[in-house]
Amino acid sequence: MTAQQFVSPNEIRARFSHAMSDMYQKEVPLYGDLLELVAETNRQVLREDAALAHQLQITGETERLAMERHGAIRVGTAEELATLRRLFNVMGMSPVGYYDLTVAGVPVHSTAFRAVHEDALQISPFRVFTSLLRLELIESPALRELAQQLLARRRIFTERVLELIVLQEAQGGLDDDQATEFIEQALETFRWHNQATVSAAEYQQLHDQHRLIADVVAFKGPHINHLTPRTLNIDLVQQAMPGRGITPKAVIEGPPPRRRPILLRQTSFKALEEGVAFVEHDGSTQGGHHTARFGEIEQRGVALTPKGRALYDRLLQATNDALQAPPSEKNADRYNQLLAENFQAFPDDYATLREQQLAWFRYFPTECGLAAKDSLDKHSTLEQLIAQEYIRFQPLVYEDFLPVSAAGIFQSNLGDNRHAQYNAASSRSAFEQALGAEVIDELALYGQTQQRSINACAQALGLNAL
Ligand code: OOG
Ligand code: NI
Repeated sequence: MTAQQFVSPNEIRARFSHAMSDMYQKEVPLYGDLLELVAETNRQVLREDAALAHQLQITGETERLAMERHGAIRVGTAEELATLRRLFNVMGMSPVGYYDLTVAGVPVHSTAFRAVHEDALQISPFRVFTSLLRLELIESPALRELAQQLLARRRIFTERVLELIVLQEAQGGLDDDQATEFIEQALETFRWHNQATVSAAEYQQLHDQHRLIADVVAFKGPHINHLTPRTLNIDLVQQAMPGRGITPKAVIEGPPPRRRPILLRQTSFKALEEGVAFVEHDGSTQGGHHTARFGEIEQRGVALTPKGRALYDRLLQATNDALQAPPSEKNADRYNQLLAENFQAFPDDYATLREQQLAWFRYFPTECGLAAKDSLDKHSTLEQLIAQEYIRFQPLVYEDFLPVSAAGIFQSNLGDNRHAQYNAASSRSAFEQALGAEVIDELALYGQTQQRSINACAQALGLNAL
């Protein structure tokens, strides 16, 4: 078979993301309502903010906006995680970044599977935040043993999807029929099963240890626990949610509202209580409830350099230190006020963000730059060309996640304010060993994208290098 007959991984990812969204809308209709609200708000923002509409058009983000979403899953074993890596690879998604959530009282560590090249992201920016349960953090040896047994017994992938992964690896791609079948089969792993694999008493034990442990261990598979569309104005959506019968969490995670958004702001609606059937040891079933699945929205801004990220982390830490308690309904106003005050120290215009090397940008030749191509001084620097308006810059959008925010999203959906304390050392190498690969450094990816855009400017303007 020739490469031409293969469907590109980017297209498989786009189709899979679509199929996943359709499935989740059927499973959780409130997510469908949220999608509508986000689409309406995005249309309104683009109508009212011509400058933003223009910026998103230059960077190509207008086209990806409606299809932009991320999801999250949680798995229990190294084998499950390693197989997911191979499954996502079929769709052109690689593990990017390492997130240790034990520091925030959640017994998992995670990565994000996503496309890495800007051209691939443009076709489908679909990402999946993927967490591995740290079983060693279960205190009771008997319960740990039970969890291990349950996980060892389950099969979260269909036989056919495993065959198709092997086929893709052997032949280097999938043809159209195979890709269609792959999408159908892969989707099965993420489907909700309302029948638990444990008895009501076992569920209760796992749940008492940590609700997340019950969610990972007591079911047949790693059901997708939320999907998240991208909004251009998260404050507007947050305010409008209650009017649509959607209850948002108390505070928006991430930076405060700004003229020029940075990184990522997120909020979610509370997980729904869903009916499940527990399977008793005599084979009978018993009705019960499980709360895990929710909806989330996010607003993405410019990606930060290590220097910018250090400033962000410092200002967020200062806010949390001053609040002296986890943000909640009770202290939400005070939290928002402290956050806004602290972030006064973060420049809020693109020119300063760029000059101070706090954020990443993409560079584009302007029309007058292209028109002046033949008369350009061949030794021009990037800064000179920007000053002459032959090159302009646009913010490079952040494609990743934030550990403190992720912990806040986890916590708000674990239903209580009990913060477990774990003294476990952060264990990136153990995670990578389970994954069977190293995670990619996201900062290197932003640097490469920025550099490619500079190279493309040089080429378009007939210069050797910039
Ligand atoms: C993942 C929570 C993290 C985000 O957007 O930060 C996340 C989970 O609850 O499994 O999705
Ligand atoms: Ni999320």
